[in-house]
Amino acid sequence: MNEVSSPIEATHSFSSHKAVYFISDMHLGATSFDHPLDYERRVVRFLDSIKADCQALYLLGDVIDYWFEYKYVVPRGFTRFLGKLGEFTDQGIEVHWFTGNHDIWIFDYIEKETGAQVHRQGGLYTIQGKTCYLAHGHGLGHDTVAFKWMTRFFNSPVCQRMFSWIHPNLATAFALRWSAHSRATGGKYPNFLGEDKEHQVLFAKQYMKEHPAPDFFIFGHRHIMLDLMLSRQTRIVILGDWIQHFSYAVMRDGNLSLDQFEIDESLYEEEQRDGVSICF
Ligand SMILES: [Mn+2]
Repeated sequence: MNEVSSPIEATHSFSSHKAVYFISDMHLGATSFDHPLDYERRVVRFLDSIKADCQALYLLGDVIDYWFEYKYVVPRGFTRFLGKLGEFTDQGIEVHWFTGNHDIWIFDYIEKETGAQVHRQGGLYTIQGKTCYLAHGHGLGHDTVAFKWMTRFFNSPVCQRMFSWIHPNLATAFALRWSAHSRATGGKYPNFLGEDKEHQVLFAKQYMKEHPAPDFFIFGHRHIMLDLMLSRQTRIVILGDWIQHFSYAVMRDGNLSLDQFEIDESLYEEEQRDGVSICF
């Protein structure tokens, strides 16, 4: 999958002056949460707070920490969140869900049940007259051979079918443990590494050399909040997460800004002082 040379292009035009919202990396259901429902409730409170003003909602991946759907069975949990997405689409608010590396195995349940449009690849979208390169952002700027093979493996219908034959109790327990294990041993994501080291920033710069520059690159995955000018016209925005930052981007009349929901500034600064973000 070469996202540099073959981006999808689409225009999402909206008539009103309402806002378009972007969030990512909620990792709902992660076993490392002490009180997972509190995290889900916070996301739902945010969605309630924007509902009257929202013309479209973009979920840029890793919305759910682990998801695999079987022909007649889906993983337990996420009731409030999925219900809220259904409420949005029933009221005519567009919801776009870009899959990340954690929620890669969404098949047709989310679209059928919640009305969200699922996108399995990043691409160029025109929103409020601005061109936006949207993607979860895993692999961008460092799509190594190993990464390409792993992506091919995870996306292979044959592998997916074989995985679906494993009993869900076993498969889900294994996947959740793997996810928690990679967090415990793996590492941590550092804070912003600098323009010359951040893969997504390097990807964006390379993209701009080979294509007409979009107005915005908007990515998730890194669990940092970043709003950086790449040129006089182009900015890259990395959305943070809903584990530590509770952050989102909002576009109104073509102006994009990054903000946080229900943040106690003093506590937040204290938590950020150790200089690392937990890796998901
Ligand atoms: Mn990710």
